[in-house]
Amino acid sequence: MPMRCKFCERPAFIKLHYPRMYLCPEHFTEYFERKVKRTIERYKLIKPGERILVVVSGGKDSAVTAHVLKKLGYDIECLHINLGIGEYSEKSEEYAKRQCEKLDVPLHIVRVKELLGKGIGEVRTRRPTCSYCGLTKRYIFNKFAYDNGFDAVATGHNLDDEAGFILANLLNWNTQYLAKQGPVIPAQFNGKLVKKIKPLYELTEREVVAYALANGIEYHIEECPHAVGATTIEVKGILNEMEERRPGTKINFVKGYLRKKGLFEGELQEADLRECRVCGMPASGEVCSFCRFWRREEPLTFSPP
Ligand code: Q46
Ligand code: ZN
Ligand code: ZN
Repeated sequence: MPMRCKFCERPAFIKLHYPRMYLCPEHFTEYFERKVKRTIERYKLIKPGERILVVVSGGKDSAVTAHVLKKLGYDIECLHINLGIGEYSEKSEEYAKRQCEKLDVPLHIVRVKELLGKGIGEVRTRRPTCSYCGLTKRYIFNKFAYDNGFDAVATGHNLDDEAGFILANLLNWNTQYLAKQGPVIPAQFNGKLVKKIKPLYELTEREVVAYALANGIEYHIEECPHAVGATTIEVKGILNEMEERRPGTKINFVKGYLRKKGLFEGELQEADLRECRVCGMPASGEVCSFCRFWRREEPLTFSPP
């Protein structure tokens, strides 16, 4: 006999392990959206009237973030950064376009190859690809948000990502990193570092996949070709095994981290930030790491959206 939803007579669509309950698609959707709303309120992610830029990759997490924020009535626009990683990036852009059209949300597209001359993976450097990819993405979405007057940048990081990042950084005792993560990273440097928010902070990857399925959200399933072998994937696997055995492991781990984060703050060496000589954005030396890596001599500007 099929299991029934906890709140109605319909057949269950998902079994949640923590809290334990069976839910139909409608009640699961309600549960999920309520949880996002609670995250936004509890951690004060968004103030009334703020304009939010959602970074959409074409994947499930950012698509679900945009979908829920729009449904909850927030003022959002989306930004897709085409990384120039061959067919993978072309497909990602297609998905991002379709997702935003369906949602009826404005989408801005920035193409790394057009803007910087080379795509991610095409630069000759000793630096690992994911490291300069991360640097490039963070710089672009922050500068785009700053130049266009957005109050916050929302990303699709979910509970599995956060638990994985925290554990991976604990394994390396990367206390600098551990001192400043969380569901919201406030604006700094006179707003030049725009506020970063993570509305899916308390939702597992499995719940995000289920929400996309229940709400007909299509997304790019393929992983980036450079992601293979990333330690974060291994760490996430270990956390999943523990979650199987002890439901609630991930959320309790992340909430415990937020309570104890202060322990790491003493280790924080606040870099003496100043304005980059090239672009004017925050830099720890004379030139910011983005302008240094891409050998910029002019500030990066975006064609009008
Ligand atoms: S960092 Fe690395 Fe990702 Fe950039 S190169 Fe691909 S895997 S996309 S999240
Ligand atoms: Zn139901
Ligand atoms: Zn710079």
